[in-house]
Amino acid sequence: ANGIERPRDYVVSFHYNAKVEEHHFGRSHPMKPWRLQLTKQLILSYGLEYAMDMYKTRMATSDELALFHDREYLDFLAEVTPTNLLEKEKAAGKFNFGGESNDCPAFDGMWDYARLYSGASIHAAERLVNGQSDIAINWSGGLHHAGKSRASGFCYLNDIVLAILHLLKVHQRVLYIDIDVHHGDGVQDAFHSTDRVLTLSYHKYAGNDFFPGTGGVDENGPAEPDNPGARYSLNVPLEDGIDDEQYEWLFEMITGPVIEQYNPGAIVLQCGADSLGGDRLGKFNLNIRTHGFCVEFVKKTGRPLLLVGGGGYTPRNVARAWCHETALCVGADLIDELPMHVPYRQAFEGEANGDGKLYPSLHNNGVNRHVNRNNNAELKKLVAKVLTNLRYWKG
Ligand code: ZLM
Ligand code: CA
Ligand code: ZN
Repeated sequence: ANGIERPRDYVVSFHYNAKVEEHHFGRSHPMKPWRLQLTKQLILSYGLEYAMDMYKTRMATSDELALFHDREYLDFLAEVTPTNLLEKEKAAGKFNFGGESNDCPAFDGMWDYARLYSGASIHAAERLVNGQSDIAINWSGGLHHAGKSRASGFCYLNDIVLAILHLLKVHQRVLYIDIDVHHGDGVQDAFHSTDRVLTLSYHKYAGNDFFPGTGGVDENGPAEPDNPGARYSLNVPLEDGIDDEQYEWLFEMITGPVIEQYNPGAIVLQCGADSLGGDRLGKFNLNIRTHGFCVEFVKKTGRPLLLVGGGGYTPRNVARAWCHETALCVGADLIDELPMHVPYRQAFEGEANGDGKLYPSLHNNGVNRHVNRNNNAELKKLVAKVLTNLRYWKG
């Protein structure tokens, strides 16, 4: 900002179109695209845009989306509106719209919203493919539940699958890591029959008592004898209340050997911020620095890296985490006191909102703390169980 040149160790690019912020899922729906506005405001207030290449992205085209999604499903997404949804009852049911769950409402602008976040992930992946960026960031993406012809869990299009398909054009193996509190089922399912994509998700698991209900430790890809994808889905199911120390230990113990042995050409990290303490839907006790530890750990392996967002339902903390992680990518240390000129600064002020700090404790006085139901002996067994799969990989 002040004209002093500083060598950059990584070329970082930021892919975003502010139009995504303007969309609303509906009154009191937990998914709030305006959290992306809050995120961008923090990033700009700390001046991080001077350390990255900033791109305004375009919507994905139907042809780009059809590389993964069904044309019939895409046509439905393009046509459905809040008013015609009832007439399209049959299609809506088939594509998991409406119904009792209001997880994936047909809101005004939904098709634009979904094409915007997908376009940003595709563009970010293209930058990595062309070797123009070392790290590419799309905080509006990370919608890991969408299927080929199915909306699910606030996700309409699966930008992650689309981005990985681009990375596969130049990389023999792509590693997908998912630290959202929910299981990354859509990405896992899309690649369940290939060994060229390894999916690794950390999440709360309680069977049918926590969405989406999949992601048990023994779910490692269909075990048919001729399925090359068997053993290339890894799941780390966790109980409520996991703390910083346990999560960092677990992440390092599993992700370390996985990267070393799988040796991916590129990595996609889904940074869902609903694994933070104090999240409206999440059940973990993680602080922002621990969430960021995962980003730093993956960054240090030096592979082309795509960072995407995902869940995150306490907007001020989503913004904090993703701002912090943007700073980690460019190698900047940020001061804890938020800059005075942050627009919406009041969203971060007051004891309940983190006292104007970037790194407040997310479980002050135990108020937001979930009872920790993970014990270290069980976590040790879990690590061993997950890592068993690696012995079956052919070198
Ligand atoms: N009911 N409104 C994570 C996706 C989680 C399925 C149980 C909805 C909600 C939730 C929607 C305004 C990611 C389920 C829940 C009541 C069926 C989920 C609309 C509140 C509301 O107030 C709400 C009327 C809504 C939805 C809560 N839904 C909480 N949890 C999950 C989906 C997505 O973070 O992984 C990636 C972005 N759905 O538990 C029900 C079974 C719908
Ligand atoms: Ca996850
Ligand atoms: Zn989530």
